[in-house]
Amino acid sequence: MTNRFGIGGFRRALVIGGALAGLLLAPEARAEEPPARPEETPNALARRWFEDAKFGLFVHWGVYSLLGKGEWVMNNDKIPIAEYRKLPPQFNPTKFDAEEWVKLAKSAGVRYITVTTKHHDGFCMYDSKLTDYDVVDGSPYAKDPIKALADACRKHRIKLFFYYSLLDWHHPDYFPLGKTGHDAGREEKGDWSKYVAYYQGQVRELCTNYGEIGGLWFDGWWDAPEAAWDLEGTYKLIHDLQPGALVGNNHHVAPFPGEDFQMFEQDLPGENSAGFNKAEATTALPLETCLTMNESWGYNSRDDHFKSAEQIVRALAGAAGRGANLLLNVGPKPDGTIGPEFAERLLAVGRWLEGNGKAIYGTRKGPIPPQPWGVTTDRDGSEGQVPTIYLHILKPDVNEVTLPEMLVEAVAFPLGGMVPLKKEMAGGGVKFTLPDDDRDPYDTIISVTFPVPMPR
Ligand code: H79
Repeated sequence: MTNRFGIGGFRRALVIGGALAGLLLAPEARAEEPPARPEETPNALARRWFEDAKFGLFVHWGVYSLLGKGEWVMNNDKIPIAEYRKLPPQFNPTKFDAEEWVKLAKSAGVRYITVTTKHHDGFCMYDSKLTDYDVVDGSPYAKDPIKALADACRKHRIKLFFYYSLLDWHHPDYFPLGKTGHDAGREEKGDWSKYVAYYQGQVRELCTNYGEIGGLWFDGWWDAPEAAWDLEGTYKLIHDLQPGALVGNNHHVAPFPGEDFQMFEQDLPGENSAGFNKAEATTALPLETCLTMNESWGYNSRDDHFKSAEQIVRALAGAAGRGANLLLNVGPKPDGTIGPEFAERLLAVGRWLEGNGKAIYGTRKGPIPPQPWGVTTDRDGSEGQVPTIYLHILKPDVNEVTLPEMLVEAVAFPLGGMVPLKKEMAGGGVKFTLPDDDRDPYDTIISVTFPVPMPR
């Protein structure tokens, strides 16, 4: 691994000790885009913003929410289109308040929201001129919730990304079928090139009608990996229309040309509990891991297997320590509200970030790879910040941490604390003893700085 302590060299010499560093550091990273560096393209700036952002809110919301059995219910319960079409006329989320969603997101400390505009069921949650199978033309709600969300996000300086499913269980030209959607009762015919024109037209709408967007988050490619998707054309369209928009695609394989970030589903980069996360994390692109808060993406009334705030904070720190953002999902109810189980946890994470965000936002993965005790994040010395490594101690029963001997000059302080940690040489490394008191139940953070320049 390339890092500033050895193989990659030390980026910047430092002269300021830990306590002072604690005072000098901005209490919270900025919510807006950083100023562009000279000759930095909009795309490079957006990628840098994305890596700084670290935390996003994923929203899975569609007509499937009415059934309370997740977003795959059409496929899983073998509901034919003729039957599924009865859902939109029942979709009337009178309690949907975009401003409330965004305020909750802000309180959680997320920097962006990624929302489903069309899931695999093919029903569009935004106003599309290319189909009537959308929320404006096909539901009694008859308003565009994505427009409301885009406006609220702009007002509160949250970036908005659009989830868009390439896979479509409804469109007559999605043919030949791929791995899924075989019980939709569709005719055995269709013109694939028409489907590509349709989906690219929708991508154009999403890049045209909602102001500046954060980017596009594609899914469902894996349904038909051999199909002629013209992703190259799609990605070019996006980058031409919105030079600052980022493209990601949840295809579970190594990134394709034109993609701006690599994503992982239900696993931190390098892990594969889901079974389909076999792609290695690239070092060339920003990374993002999406995670459900319970075990469902779309609203599931029977799923109460919620992660604790502690597990979520550790996932956020664990992602940051691997150089990845966490995109944390909520599945709003059909009436448009976000349930208390989600809201409580979001607020708890937000409270934790208020005190600890400086070790998350704006950092990159640390020089020490994930350890049994936790992870490290790294804030370089650019933009007036003091270069600091943060140790995230994710195991409450760990009382000491041994770092490589080359860090012998390091000074370590509990985050925000004034008393340096006890340090001694031990076992070929330098051992720091953690304080007994003042432990954070989720993640005890130690900031590590250096009073003398480190060797390059
Ligand atoms: O939107 C959420 C899910 O509905 C969607 N992605 C998240 C963000 C999703 N679709 N499928 N999955 C998640 C599970 C992945 C299943 C896969 Fe496969 C395993 C894809 C490829 C291998 C099963 C087998 C589906 C196709 C073949």
